[in-house]
Amino acid sequence: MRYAFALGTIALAGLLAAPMAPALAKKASPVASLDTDNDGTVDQNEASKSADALFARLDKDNDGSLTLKELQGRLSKKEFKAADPDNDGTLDKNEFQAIVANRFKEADPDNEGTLDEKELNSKQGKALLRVVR
Ligand SMILES: [Ca+2]
Ligand SMILES: [Ca+2]
Ligand SMILES: [Ca+2]
Repeated sequence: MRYAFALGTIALAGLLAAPMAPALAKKASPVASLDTDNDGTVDQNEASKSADALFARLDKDNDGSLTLKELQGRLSKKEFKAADPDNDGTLDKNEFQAIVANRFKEADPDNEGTLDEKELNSKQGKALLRVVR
């Protein structure tokens, strides 16, 4: 009983503290840069939205797809090839988002659908960050 109460208090404290967190965490924290709903973790939706914005930024000629050159080293040649199953030498938005989804899953070994600071700082998390921001 007391245990449950303590948990409830901690959860409540978390809720109350949340609105103040962004001001404190405005640093280069990878979570903060992607966490648009400010819940302290990055979900698939946030990663995908950020990847969309990155896609638009990288697509210099605005043709709706990314060449290896437009990706500016974010993907290796090998990674690019693997991500381009239709082999047309460009990644369209679906192909690009497929990489993001894959890397998100790899960075989320406990499969809870969200990434925390530690997960984003893992090797897989960093690979994800290269294609979302
Ligand atoms: Ca979030
Ligand atoms: Ca392009
Ligand atoms: Ca393609």
